[in-house]
This record gives sequence, C-alpha cells and structure tokens, in this order.
Amino acid sequence: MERTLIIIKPDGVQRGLIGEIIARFERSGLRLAAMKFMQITPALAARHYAVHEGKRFYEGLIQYITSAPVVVMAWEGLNAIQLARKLMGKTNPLDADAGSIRGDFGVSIGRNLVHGSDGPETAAFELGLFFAPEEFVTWERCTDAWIFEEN
Ligand code: DAT
Ligand code: MG
Repeated sequence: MERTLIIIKPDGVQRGLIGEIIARFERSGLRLAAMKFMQITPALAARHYAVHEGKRFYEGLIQYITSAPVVVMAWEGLNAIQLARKLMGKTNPLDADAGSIRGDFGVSIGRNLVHGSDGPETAAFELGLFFAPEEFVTWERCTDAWIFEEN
C-alpha cells in the first residue's frame, strides 16, 4: 500500500471543480486517508516546491499556489502514486490524455488544477509537510476486498 499527496490547486477550487476532482479519485478505488481545506503560505509553498527553485516559472508557481485556498488530501492504495498521476494526466494539459483531470479541464501548464506526488520519497516528504501523523485516518472500507486484490 502506498500513500500520495494530492492538492486541488487554486484554479480547481475557484472553478468549482472540487467535487468533480474528488469524485475521480474516489471512484478510482483509492481510499481517502486525510483531507483539509486551507490556504498555502509562501513559506510552505517554498518548501513544497523547493526542487523548482531557480527555474524561470518558480515565482509564478509560488504566486499561483498561494493565491487562493486549496484542498489537500492523502489517498492510499496499491500503487497509489502512479495511479494518481494517471488520473491527473501529464503536467502540460496539451499533452494530457482526454479522460484525465488535466486533459479534460486544463488549458495552461501554469493552471493545471492538481498536484500529485511523483514518487515514494516525494510522497513521504510532501505528506509530512501538510499533515501531522495523527491527521491520517486508518480505516477499513467495506469495499476494500473488492478493490485491493490480495497477493
Ligand atoms: P507535476 O505537477 O506534473 O509534478 P512538475 O513537478 O514538473 O510537474 O512541476 C510542478 C508545477 O510547476 C507544474 O504542475 C506546473 C509548473 N510547471 C512545470 N513546468 C513548467 C513550465 N515549463 N512552465 C510553467 N510552469 C511549469
Ligand atoms: Mg511534481
């Protein structure tokens, strides 16, 4: 089982797509482990996007992610990280497949609606930035046996 950090970015919130985006994760079979509605501070944004510091789009990225509230979630399941990236689609909505969140709703790379961790180390780091350990809910979903195949 893996956990990944998903953020519905300010454009997703402002455009009224919170429910639409959550529904896609929910019906995928991934299981919700934590969720909050918040506004990201510049300091938190700088830590979250530290790997992009110095790139020409960095300032705009920090401006955008701190510009309005976001919904931050942890989703868990088998291969949750890769699965979530697939639901999101490629970084640039122009390259994102139809049927993905960015492919269906995005136009600009700098307004691409969602964030999702890109690997296990990144996921652990990012989950720790946004959630305290006690904020993760451990629960059994009544459909788990129909979704997560036992090995
Ligand atoms: P992703 O969000 O798919 O993991 P990333 O980590 O490479 O993509 O970049 C983080 C965000 O920065 C991305 O969602 C949008 C923005 N970004 C990336 N490359 C960009 C570019 N060439 N021009 C403008 N914004 C960019
Ligand atoms: Mg990334």
